Amino acid sequence: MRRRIARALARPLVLAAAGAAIPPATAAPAVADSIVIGGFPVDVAHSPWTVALVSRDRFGGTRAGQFCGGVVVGRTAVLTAAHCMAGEVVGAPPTRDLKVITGRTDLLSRQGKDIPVRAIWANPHYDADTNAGDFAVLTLAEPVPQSSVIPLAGAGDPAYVPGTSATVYGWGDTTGTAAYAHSLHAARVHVLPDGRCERAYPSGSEDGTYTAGSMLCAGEATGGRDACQGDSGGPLVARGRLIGLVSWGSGCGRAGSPGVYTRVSDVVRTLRQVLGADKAPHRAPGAS
Ligand code: 4AZ
Repeated sequence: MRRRIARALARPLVLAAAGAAIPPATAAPAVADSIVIGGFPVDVAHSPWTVALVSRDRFGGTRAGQFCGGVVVGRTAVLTAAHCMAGEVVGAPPTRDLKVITGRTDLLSRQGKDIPVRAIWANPHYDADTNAGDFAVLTLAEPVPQSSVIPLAGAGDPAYVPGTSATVYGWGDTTGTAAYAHSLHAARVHVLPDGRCERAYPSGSEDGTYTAGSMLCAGEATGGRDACQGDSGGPLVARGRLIGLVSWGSGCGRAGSPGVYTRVSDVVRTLRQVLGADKAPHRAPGAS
């Protein structure tokens, strides 16, 4: 996990990709180490709840400072991964320059809006060794339209049934060779049985431990389609509802190493508490 943060996010993404370009001998070819394999470009107008987390101060201006994804779950609420809010990533205290970009398909364009983040709540129970509890809530300084808010899947939602087709969205790595997307991409994956990820990521695995109650496993038996570095915190959607947040995995798109997502149904109760208690001890960007 610590290795993953260092590789994916603690450095500017261009450097991170250079590290990801050397696959182990058993892995799929470098070109398969990406979301774009089996993925496709999409217009954010069709997934207006997909947002980019950016900090030009920390990640440079080339791709508007994009370093993670996020999802609009309320008019001023964005869900993302807790590991995206780690001190190594956003700074401690977090940079004042942290923003959410909505409505911008191409990060190089001026489409959409940059919205400052007013407060950050990162799950205090997030476990950086197992990756359990990988979610955080950002409060936006101004509201987005209700039409940008995606409904959340609750426990028992049929969208969680293994075999369900799901779509993951992000601006992350597209080739494993420093070719980060500047335009939004999506990939179709399938919800996998928990047993598949329990076998792939047993207790003590280097990249994390799969825990069915709080995580969700998705991918393809042959690999190829997956989320990758830079996609973290972004949405996994099935049947029109948010079922997961991009969280972790061993590499990207490798057969036998599915993508692991934060299980949204396990987050709903905490999210309501955080949103209901706006006076809760949020970290304000730049506050010491
Ligand atoms: C990452 O480092 C990361 N293939 C995100 C998703 C996956 C692996 C790594 C899943 O942010």
